[in-house]
Amino acid sequence: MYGAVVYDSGDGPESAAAAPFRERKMEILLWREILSPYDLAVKELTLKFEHLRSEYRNQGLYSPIEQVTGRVKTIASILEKAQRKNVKLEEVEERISDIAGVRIICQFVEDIQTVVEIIRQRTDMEVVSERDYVHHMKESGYRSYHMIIRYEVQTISGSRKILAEIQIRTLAMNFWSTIEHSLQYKYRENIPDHIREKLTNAANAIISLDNEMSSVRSEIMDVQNSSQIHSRLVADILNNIQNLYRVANQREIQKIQDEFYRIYELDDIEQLARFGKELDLIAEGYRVQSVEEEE
Ligand code: 0O2
Repeated sequence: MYGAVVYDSGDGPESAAAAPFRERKMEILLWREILSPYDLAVKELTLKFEHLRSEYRNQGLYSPIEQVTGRVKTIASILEKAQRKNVKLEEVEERISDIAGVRIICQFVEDIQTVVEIIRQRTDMEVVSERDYVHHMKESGYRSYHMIIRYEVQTISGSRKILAEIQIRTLAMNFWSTIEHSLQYKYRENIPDHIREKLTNAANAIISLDNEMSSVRSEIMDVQNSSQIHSRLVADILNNIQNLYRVANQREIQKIQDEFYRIYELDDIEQLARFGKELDLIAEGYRVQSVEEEE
């Protein structure tokens, strides 16, 4: 039976009419229990992919992952899909593979393949199936790469392997599908022809846009890489200056600071890197000195 999502409103003595509400509350509690490992999987997977992005950036490398989002399908949406696909409630967990969903957004089409390879290589995610709607666009105009994985989570009742869906798409593809999804929601599958036509045109424009962006990918990647390296260098230098404030004398700090402003204004990454190394040596000297003083 497909139950509605209703919350119990009070604790008073139960009337006959209140009984169905009690059953529904039980149902909701049961759903919460069923969905709990999916919630954990979404949190873990999101964190893992975000961490990959930070690792790339911290090493001054271009990240094929731009954004990561995740969600657990709502109870209403699970029930609607189960009904639409004729899935019995007891089969929901095995046959509805996107209860846990993670979306990875990339800047360029080429990055999608890189992310797919990363996922295929991972030992904590077992790929069950893949669908390439990037090269095989759906009739609607939808494009994205889907991977269904089996993922293990640890719960208080032990370990559980559950299914999760990873959607990988570009920023432009995501823009299109977000708009189309909300129109689907508004028109309930019956999007008027004139809007459908505009969506088809927009889907074609997205293909051209992604292609155009791919043709300048290496230039954009170079710019992004050097701006990341630049901001890391500046952060390290400022951090060192801040630490030196505690140990070095005022005149020396002032000199270092003036030199930093001078080099910063030159906008020359190599000089900045050289200055950063010199500062590391000065900071190291003070560290050695302070250890010797402690001894
Ligand atoms: P929601 O609300 O996003 O969760 P199948 O395996 O073919 O029997 P399924 O599971 O629908 O059925 O597979 P499919 O076609 O790969 O779609 C899975 C998800 O991809 C959908 O989940 C959508 O998120 C997204 N998707 C697929 N087709 C379209 C489309 O034409 N437009 C948009 N905007 N998104 C699409 P849900 O559960 O349908 O929706």
